[in-house]
Amino acid sequence: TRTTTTTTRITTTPIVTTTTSRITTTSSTTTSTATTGSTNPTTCPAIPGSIPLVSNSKLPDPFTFVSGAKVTTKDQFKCRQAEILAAMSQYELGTKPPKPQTVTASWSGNKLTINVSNGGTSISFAVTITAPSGGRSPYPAIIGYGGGSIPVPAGVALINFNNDEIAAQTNTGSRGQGKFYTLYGSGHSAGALTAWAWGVSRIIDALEITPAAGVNPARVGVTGCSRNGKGAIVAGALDDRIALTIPQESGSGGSACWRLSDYQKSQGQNVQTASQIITENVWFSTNFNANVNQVNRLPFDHHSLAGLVAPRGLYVIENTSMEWLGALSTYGCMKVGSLIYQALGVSSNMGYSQVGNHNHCAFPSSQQSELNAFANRFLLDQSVATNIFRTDGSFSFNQAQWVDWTVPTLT
Ligand code: MCU
Repeated sequence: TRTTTTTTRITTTPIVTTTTSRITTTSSTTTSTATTGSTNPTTCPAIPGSIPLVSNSKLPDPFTFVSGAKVTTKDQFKCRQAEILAAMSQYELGTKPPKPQTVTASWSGNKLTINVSNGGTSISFAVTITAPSGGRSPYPAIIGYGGGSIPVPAGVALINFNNDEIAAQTNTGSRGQGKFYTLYGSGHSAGALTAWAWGVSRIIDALEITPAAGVNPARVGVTGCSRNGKGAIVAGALDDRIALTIPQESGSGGSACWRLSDYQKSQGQNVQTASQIITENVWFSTNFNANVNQVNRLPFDHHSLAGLVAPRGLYVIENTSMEWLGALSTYGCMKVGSLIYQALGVSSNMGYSQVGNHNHCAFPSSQQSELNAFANRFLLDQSVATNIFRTDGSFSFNQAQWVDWTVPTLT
């Protein structure tokens, strides 16, 4: 159900420091470093302390730096990912804090308890882990927000993550509530999606130091449906230790593009938009509020979010029977996102599958073989084909209307 409460527009200071496990960016006075392998770090151009807004009704070019320089190599694209992340943090997601000072974990029964301390404050949360019936420990695993809504693939453990305890998502009154905000303060810029992604990173930290939990931290996937699907794709974007990202029916704020959803709305369809979404819940930073009525000013869109997951495994599940999700928007957005995988020479690492005639978050059996293929390849290291990009929708996506850049072949 949707609510129609309104929120107050709040303007906050731009964020200048963004950290993922992959790339650390700091303010314009220093450069960031993208680690291209264990031995060959590439120095990235400085990321502007504040990334400027644009005026662009098309989906912004993921292959051009803010400076105007073109991305021509895969290493440079890692630098560009850091810049895209900085832009998305500044204008939409808020900042994901770096790894806290202390993370410890304990394993008992089927419960992994994670204790985090930072700046003199501590929180603790727990996930339950269900081992698969076959296979051998350490297992690959899927972190399911709220347990997830997909059948857990054979040979894969399920990590049940109660994301709502990290950041509440009841309504707009949930702002700043949850254990993340206990640790970092209720005024922290992170929206719930970013706070949950931080929680996922701590789960992986805990798995890394707790072999007894029986999970291989290098083979972890993440999934969730609907609002939790938005969470899953953001988690995959914000931690490059995640091997496979499976957002299910995430719609607007997830696999949809803000510009495309606005377009669908302008065509008379009942599709969730940026301006609506901030009146419903606290998934995004309050930093987002300023531009929800002018999404053409954002220097990114959600094809860029897929671009942050790249080149890692990404299998996007959508539903043509739910108008609110924006069928054209999610399809077109991910189609454009897949151009990034194409540029990196790994097209089949990203799949999109949009099937209707089922309830929201009910996984249709027609997608089972696709899910298995992605899990087998990215979690179980099998050599299987994952060339999937399909919809049963009747719309047609006119790529030229949305893309005015060319796709390089990155060397
Ligand atoms: C698709 O995800 C959301 C949607 O963004 C909301 O507008 C609606 O209220 O709830 C959906 C959902 O999470 O359903 C479980």
